[in-house]
Amino acid sequence: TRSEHLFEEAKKYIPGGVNSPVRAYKSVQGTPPFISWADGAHVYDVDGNDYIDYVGSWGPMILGHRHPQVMDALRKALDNGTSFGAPTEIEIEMARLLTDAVPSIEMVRMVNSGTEATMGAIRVARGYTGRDKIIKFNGCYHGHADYLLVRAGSGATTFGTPDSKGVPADFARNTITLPYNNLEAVRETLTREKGTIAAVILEPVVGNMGVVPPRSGFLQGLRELCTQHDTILIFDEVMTGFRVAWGGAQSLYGITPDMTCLGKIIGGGLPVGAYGGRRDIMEQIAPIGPVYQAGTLSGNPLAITAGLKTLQILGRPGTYELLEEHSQYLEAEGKKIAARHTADVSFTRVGSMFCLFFFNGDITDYETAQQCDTGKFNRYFHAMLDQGVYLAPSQFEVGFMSLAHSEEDIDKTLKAMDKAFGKQ
Ligand code: KE4
Repeated sequence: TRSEHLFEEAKKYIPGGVNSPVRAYKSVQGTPPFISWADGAHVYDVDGNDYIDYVGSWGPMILGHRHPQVMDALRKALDNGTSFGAPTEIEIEMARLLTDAVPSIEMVRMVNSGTEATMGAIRVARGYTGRDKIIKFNGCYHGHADYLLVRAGSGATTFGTPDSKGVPADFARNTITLPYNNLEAVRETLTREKGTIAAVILEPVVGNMGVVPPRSGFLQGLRELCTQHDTILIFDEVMTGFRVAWGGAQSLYGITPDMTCLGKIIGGGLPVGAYGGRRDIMEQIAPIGPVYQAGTLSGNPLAITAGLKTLQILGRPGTYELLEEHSQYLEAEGKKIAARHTADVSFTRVGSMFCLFFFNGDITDYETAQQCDTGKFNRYFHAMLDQGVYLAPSQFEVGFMSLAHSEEDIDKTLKAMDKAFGKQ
């Protein structure tokens, strides 16, 4: 196939043939389709295959691909130029929309990726508190900053150990990694490390070990503990922001973090990230404060145009109801189909992000997620791909419904599931 040929060609010049590792299909094996174009809920590869897309560029394409009004807005913006490296009016419009949609964000800084958003938020939290250590959770992914590529230290040591070559042990020393949904572990750590923890950062609904929702009381407990210890609570809503609700997971669960990281959807498919929060914290950032952070293309007019138009369309009445209706239908019918074939799967869904775990039981953290049968997932994945359903190539990623998925798309997906399970 042309994809196979292109993959071999790409590997000559690009590590693994891809510009982001998960795209290489390493865990599911096989050749990733090279995508040539997309429209609505569909992507089309260079061999002319048509797929129903549940990856949505890993979250951003909640309207579906090539939304006419987003494309028109981009064409108009293009006529003015591509980048000025100077303030523009549209950045105020975006900042107004974000601070209005997410009340805990009183001020916001635009950046170019989710990684930059979490880097900025953590540096400001450290600058504001004068503390160095941070707490993160096993299985949560916050981008590829050195000190976030850290797994739990072995045994009782609180210090993290690097999760990637090239991360100096010293950089991992200030990162403490705890089990997700384990409030007691957080309480103990904050008490033992009293006065040294700058921030707790988490995905309020995890999307990077499959979908793992917070256990009831977990988020509220974190809020109380962080307040008690003057530790900054950072919600990494790069994936959940404008995904699980207009106001993100924090609006769904009624929790007010001190800072929030955003990305994906707010760029409408172009490179955008953002971090924001309490005014007294955000006023620590250059040029008005002592914490430095910068970016040549931050607030780029084309990227902000795509993001702003996407959010304006997404903010119209009825959008989240439609996403919920279609996601609920896929889940309910999918469960019935799966039950006809096997008991060894469980569905998890929050809003329009969902996943199918090849494990029959409660997945509450990284340890339990590791019980999934990835061999079964891989066979299911390829059986779906062969039938024109494009899923994330990992048991530990999620599926996204878009406003463009039709009932026909969902029914085709369900039929493909029935056959895919039949092949297990
Ligand atoms: P980026 O730097 O990739 O824009 O964002 C990093 C990031 C931060 N926080 C959360 C909760 C995220 O999910 C991500 C990125 N997500 C992955 C997929 N789960 C992006 C896909 C990829 O790495 O290619």
